[in-house]
Amino acid sequence: MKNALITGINGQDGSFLSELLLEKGYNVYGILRRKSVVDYGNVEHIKDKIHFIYADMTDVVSLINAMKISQADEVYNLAAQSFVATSWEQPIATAEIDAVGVTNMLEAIRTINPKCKYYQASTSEMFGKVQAIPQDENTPFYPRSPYGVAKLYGHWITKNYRESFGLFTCSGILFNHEGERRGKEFVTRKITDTVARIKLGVADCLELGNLDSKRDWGHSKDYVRAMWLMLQQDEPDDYVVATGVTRTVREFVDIAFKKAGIDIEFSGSGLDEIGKDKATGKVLVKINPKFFRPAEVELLLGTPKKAEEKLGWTREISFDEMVERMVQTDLALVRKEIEYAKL
Ligand code: NAP
Ligand code: G4F
Repeated sequence: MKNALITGINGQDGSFLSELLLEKGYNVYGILRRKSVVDYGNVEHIKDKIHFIYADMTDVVSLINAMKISQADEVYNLAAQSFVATSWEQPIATAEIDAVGVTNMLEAIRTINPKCKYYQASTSEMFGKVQAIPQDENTPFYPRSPYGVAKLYGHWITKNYRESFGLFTCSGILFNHEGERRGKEFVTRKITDTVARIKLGVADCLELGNLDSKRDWGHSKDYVRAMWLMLQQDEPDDYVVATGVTRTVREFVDIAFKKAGIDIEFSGSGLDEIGKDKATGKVLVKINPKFFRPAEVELLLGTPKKAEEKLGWTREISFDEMVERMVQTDLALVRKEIEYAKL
């Protein structure tokens, strides 16, 4: 039985990865940050099967302790300040967690068990102002946010510890992946949550920023399988994980409303663009400049060829199924919320 240590266990990916590793018979250890209210987040439903360790990516002593307690054979470093918009408001914290935090984790591994395999959650945000379309493992990086810059440090230090100390370290350059457990500040979940609220009569309008932005969206459950596959190879390497299809935020909005039985018609442009309910003429989508970013990543489109060929990774959840699952889950959650408010 192998031991796995997951940082960021209560986040979106941490929860799907925990389920996968438990299914495979691993002892799963997970790092939680101390909060004023105990909160298991996305692993609440499996909390009895996980060994929790209180630690923080910015505190190397706590990570050394986590390595001692878990006796980990595999570490999956998923912890991050992961919201791009927040990285302009908290650039230092983002760097401490997403950049230096990676070195802290690698040093803890080097100190306690240099044979331990390591997965680093790298990101397509590192491609930023893209230098080639589509992006693959050889595309030059050009990050566009403090988050992207911090993650690029994490990516290179992971490679560097492989080359300097012979550690088994892999980076997964994962494109956007979403799902029913996605934080509600990210655009996809913000859309499906608000669509559900509009459908059930508890919200009037969806306010968004850049509708032209394009993303390559997959489902988190598929992407965590790629993380595990990377650590099962004979040699460590870096892999792009993506779908190979890109869509605008506007297309996501259109499909999400359709899943709730509402047809949207867009008109106007720039800040004046609106989306109306075709049946009633009511404005359901508006632009709010506060959701624009100081520098935007306009287009992401990845090639998963290497992951498919070398890891044998395939995607099981289509884009359409992902949006359907997200909208149906949010409709059910909002219905519950409405019932609860009546008590
Ligand atoms: P998420 O839901 O935001 O989860 C992030 C996790 O990191 C949370 O459990 C959070 O704990 C934890 N964390 C934050 N700061 C920490 C600290 N100082 N010490 C310890 N834990 C800390 O993110 P996700 O979508 O699952 O993504 C997982 C990883 O993949 C992240 O590194 C993200 O940057 C990267 N990534 C994500 C995507 C994507 O599309 N989802 C794509 C590429 C790469 P709290 O609950 O205490 O805040
Ligand atoms: O959903 P987002 O906030 O995700 P973003 O910035 O692409 O970052 C996510 O994916 C990265 C992988 O490429 C991860 F590394 C990162 O941790 C995170 O998971 O925004 C997507 C797009 C952006 O272009 C944004 O400007 O949607 C646009 N957008 C338009 N209106 C909006 C909104 N984004 C948000 N969050 N909220 C809006 O109202």
